[in-house]
Amino acid sequence: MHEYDMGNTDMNANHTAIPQALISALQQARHVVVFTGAGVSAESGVPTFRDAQTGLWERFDAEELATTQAFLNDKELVWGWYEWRRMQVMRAQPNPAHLSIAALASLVPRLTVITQNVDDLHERAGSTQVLHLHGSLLNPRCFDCGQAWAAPSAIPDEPAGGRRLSPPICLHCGGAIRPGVVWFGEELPVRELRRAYASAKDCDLLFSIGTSSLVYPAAEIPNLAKQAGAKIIQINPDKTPLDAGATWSLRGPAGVVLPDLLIAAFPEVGIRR
Ligand code: BV8
Ligand code: ZN
Repeated sequence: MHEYDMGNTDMNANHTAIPQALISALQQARHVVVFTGAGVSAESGVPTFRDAQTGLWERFDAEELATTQAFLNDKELVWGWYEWRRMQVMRAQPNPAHLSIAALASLVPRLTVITQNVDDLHERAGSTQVLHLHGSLLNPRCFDCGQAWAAPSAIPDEPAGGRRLSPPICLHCGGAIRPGVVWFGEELPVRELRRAYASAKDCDLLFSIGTSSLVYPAAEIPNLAKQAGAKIIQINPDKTPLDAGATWSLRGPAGVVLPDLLIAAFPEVGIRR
């Protein structure tokens, strides 16, 4: 594994930190998979999943709140947390990482975007057919009958540091509305996971961007691609368990590294940082 420190955010930095072999692999790729985690939304101001919690939820671990049991134990606490997170996403804008991934779709023959994120920033940047392995904050549904519930399009009032909120009641059966995300212990959506596995096995280049590579079965995706012969590019300021398996690890924020990479690989396109 080659490791490149992309920490230099000097706007005039040249692009020599990216190895030519990586640039050629991207230029010659037939099918590219981009696999993202919460780090790709960090530069949009959306806290990553394992960032220290703030406000009301300071004393809770995200993994404790992202469970069916937590919701059954305290619906108001969990619904309040998700509404606070939904509000953060609605206030956020796609960053250069999301925009670069969207631009990549027109620069390579085939691109598949697979995300663990529950925000819609890839879609708002222009990516299409994004495979959401862990659901979405924007698709709440009834806990009992599964009926979709249309979240209000207005940005909810920002509960100062978050607060407890009673979940809405399903008009269909009277059950409680729950977030449309996949909680720990819940099965991932079968269609999305099957398509993600197939893309990983078919691609010749996979980017793993902004993920701690800790949550399964999603964290299997890069390994499947590698076993099928793909080259793996990891973009993350920190070390992860994928370091050993990645062909290249670019150490830097995705919002800086990705535009740099596209400028180096496709200079004729005139991408600006
Ligand atoms: C299941 C939605 C079984 C909710 C989430 C082996 C196989 C299968 C399961 C397991 C297994 N071992 C253990 C399990 C159980 C569990 C699991 O994986 N636990 C882990 C903690 C060990 N898995 C499950 O429970 C899954 N379900 O297996 O069900 C089953 C099967 C059949 C039938 C019934 C049941 C469900 C997992 C899904 C959980 N839901 N999210 C919500 O959002 O509230 S997962 C959660 O973690 C988020 O979705 C997040 O996306 C995901 C992964 O986190 P990351 O995205 O990586 O974010 P993180 O904060 O960790 O890291 C951010 C990274 O970005 C860091 O590395 C940082 O350095 C980097 N970064 C920061 N800034 C930048 C940056 N990178 C680039 N640029 C920057 N600027
Ligand atoms: Zn219902």
